[in-house]
Amino acid sequence: MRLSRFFMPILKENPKEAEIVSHRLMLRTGMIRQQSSGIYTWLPLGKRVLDKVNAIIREEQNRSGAVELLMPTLQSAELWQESGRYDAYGKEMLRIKDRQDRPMLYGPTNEEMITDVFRSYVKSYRDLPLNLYHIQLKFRDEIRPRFGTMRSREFLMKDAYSFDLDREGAEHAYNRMFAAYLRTFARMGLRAIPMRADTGPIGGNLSHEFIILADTGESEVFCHKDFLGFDIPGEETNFDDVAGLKAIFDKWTSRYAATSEMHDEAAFNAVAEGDRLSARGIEVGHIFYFGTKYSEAMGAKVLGPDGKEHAVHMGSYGIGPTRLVPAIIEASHDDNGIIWPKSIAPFDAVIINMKAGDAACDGACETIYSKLGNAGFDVLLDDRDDRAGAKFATADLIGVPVQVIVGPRSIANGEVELKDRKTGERETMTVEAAINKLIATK
Ligand code: P5A
Repeated sequence: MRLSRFFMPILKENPKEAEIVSHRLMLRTGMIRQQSSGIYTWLPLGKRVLDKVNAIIREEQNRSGAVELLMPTLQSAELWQESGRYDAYGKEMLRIKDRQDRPMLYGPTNEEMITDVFRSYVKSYRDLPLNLYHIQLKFRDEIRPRFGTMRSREFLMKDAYSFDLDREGAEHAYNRMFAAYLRTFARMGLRAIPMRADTGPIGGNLSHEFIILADTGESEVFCHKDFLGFDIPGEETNFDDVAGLKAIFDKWTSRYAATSEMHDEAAFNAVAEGDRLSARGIEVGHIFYFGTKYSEAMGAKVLGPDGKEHAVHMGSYGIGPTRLVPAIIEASHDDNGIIWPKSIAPFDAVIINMKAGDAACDGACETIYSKLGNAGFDVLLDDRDDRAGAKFATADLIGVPVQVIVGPRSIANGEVELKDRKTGERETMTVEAAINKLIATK
């Protein structure tokens, strides 16, 4: 992508309305634009990062055995009347009437709709277990939308729903998602700690929130320091191995960890003082087991091996991609801007042409741009007619992991500089060596 042809409306001033660093940086770099309270456009730079986040979520959901579909944002009120949540949900639900005066709503979550899909097709235990997910916009008319896309009214959610014959099966489904979540967040450079949590309007009695520790987080959390060192399940994890997944769940729930709603002061005080961590955190995921709450109310039953009908045991599992993007920025930035982990960076590298219009600089930039592009790199070429200083500042601000700096003096010797955004380390080498090094370390 040539920056001269990209759309990246960088703001010169720090936006006054932004209270936390991620919100400030997302506005400054032109990642998002507020359209109305709690409702955002994802501009091209932001959309690239969001797509990378979604791709990782999707890969790990698929790896764990979940199957993707896509449900609509608008739902009929009737479904919610069946479960009893139409009245229970309160003012967070945006209620709409269509031209026939039929009550509709903009979905805040999809338990009812997926239960309807399930009951329409699945009739036998032989078709279980099943886990269906989608990545779709939700709307919750939050009283206090704030911090940009961290707590917005319209937001993206990955929501998965599991169906099993009995509690035992459902617990395995829960453990699958539990392990998949640990892997998902780790791949984005985050350490998410599963904490016992309140189930709120979703219901049930088994639930964990996945929390990233951050001073700007909205939740007050309490946990054991051991969580900072626990191993993340590897690529070789077998999601059909019931005992293996139970062992991962047991390990990651073996120490005290709770959000303020579930906090047990006495149990926390039983942890050695030096091991106690009391901090603030951002909830990036939340998983629930709620048994037959929806299946009983909505008649989602299957024929079991005993020839009898059983209401299926269900769980639901959410991740907030549009919240994860600012959460990652909260965890990874410095005074100059964002520092993207490689896995979700909007570009793999940025080439900075220090003197656009200079034949040697332009030529070298084009060579590097096309060679890296051909090697599968997603490269941003800063070909604008601007001061070198401004280009350096932009590259640091948008946080692309590697900068390739092409200036008239070094290119006269056939050399360029590679700068690592995270460490600030710079290395001078020939054009060819730079290309080879980048390709080798991709
Ligand atoms: C689980 C999946 C549910 O809705 N039903 C389907 C369950 N859970 S939840 O905890 O309410 O939400 C899941 C995740 O969505 C993100 N999220 C938000 N992101 C941005 N702005 C919001 N207002 C918002 N509300 C929820 C969070 O990451 C949450 O963990």
